[in-house]
Amino acid sequence: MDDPPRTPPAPPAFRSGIVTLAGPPNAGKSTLLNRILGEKLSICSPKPQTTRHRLLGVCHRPGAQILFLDTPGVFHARDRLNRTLVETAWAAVAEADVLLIVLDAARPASASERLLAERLKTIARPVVIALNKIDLLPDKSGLLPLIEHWAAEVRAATLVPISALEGTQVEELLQALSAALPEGPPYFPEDALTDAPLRFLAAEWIREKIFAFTGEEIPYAAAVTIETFEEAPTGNRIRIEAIIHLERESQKGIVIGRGGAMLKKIGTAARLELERLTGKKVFLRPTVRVERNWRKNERAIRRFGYGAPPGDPSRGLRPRQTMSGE
Ligand SMILES: Nc1nc2c(ncn2[C@@H]2O[C@H](COP(=O)(O)OP(=O)(O)OP(=O)(O)O)[C@@H](O)[C@H]2O)c(=O)[nH]1
Ligand SMILES: [Mg+2]
Repeated sequence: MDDPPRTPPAPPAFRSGIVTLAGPPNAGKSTLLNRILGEKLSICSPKPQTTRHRLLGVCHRPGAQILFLDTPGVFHARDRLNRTLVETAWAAVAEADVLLIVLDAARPASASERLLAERLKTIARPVVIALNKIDLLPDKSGLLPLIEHWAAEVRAATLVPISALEGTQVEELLQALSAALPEGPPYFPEDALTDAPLRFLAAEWIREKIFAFTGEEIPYAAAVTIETFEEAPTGNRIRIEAIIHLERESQKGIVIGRGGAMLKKIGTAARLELERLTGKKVFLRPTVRVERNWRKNERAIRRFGYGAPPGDPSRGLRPRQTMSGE
């Protein structure tokens, strides 16, 4: 007897949405984003409080498009700039379809983690918790108390131990995130990496080199703005004039360095990365300016581009009605 005709099974639905990376400073959020994208996009450093913006990175997978938002670390901020940065992080958390909490499994940051746990109680979203830096754990049994703690703290959370630096279990993490996303279309074309303009990345990468090459309070007192960004009509050269804003004359001396050596080192390192990303010849001229105590000055903070953008927090990332509400 013939089998009755069968309708072929429907292909699995395409999934898409926003995954916000949130966590204490220095947990490895930006390192994880870069690892996932396979590109250096977000700036990283061993010093805490490196990221100051909400930065989109688009991850393309066979059945899903994940719009990752990197954010500044959350902690009990006291000064004006840091309060602004933590607000930026919470605004990106509110945009999420799925929250990806990144924690440093090797060095839990209890106060920031309590802050996060409290906030998670008020947010009805799927939560995935990445217990990062497992490469630093001599004995993986050290993870157990952490897993038990977070499983009790956030009931329905999926926990994935990872190493963002080495790539361990990052694929498993991506599978858990894709499965938690709602069904939806891709929002960006297949080759999209971010919606951030190149001039933004240029400013950020200069700031990263200041984090890498200077110490003490200097990276924290530095902001970078781009004054000129010109692409040659032939399209193969970019000329960038950047200003590094610092809080005091003494900091200016250090960033310029003896005979301009430090400024040259910062500029060259940032230029090489920009050339690698764009495949173009880049002329980068950084100069240094003092804007006294700008971190205490709300207007300067906004002028340097910090703080959640006013108005629609989705900044046109995708149509408002498709976002799960809060
Ligand atoms: N050993 C190890 N180090 C890591 C791992 N992930 C990140 N790091 C390091 O941790 C430091 C902080 O990484 P970031 O990615 O800048 O951390 P972040 O959470 O973005 O920090 P903020 O932007 O300051 O909030 C850097 O020195 C990274 O190299 C990991 O899996 N293992
Ligand atoms: Mg970061």
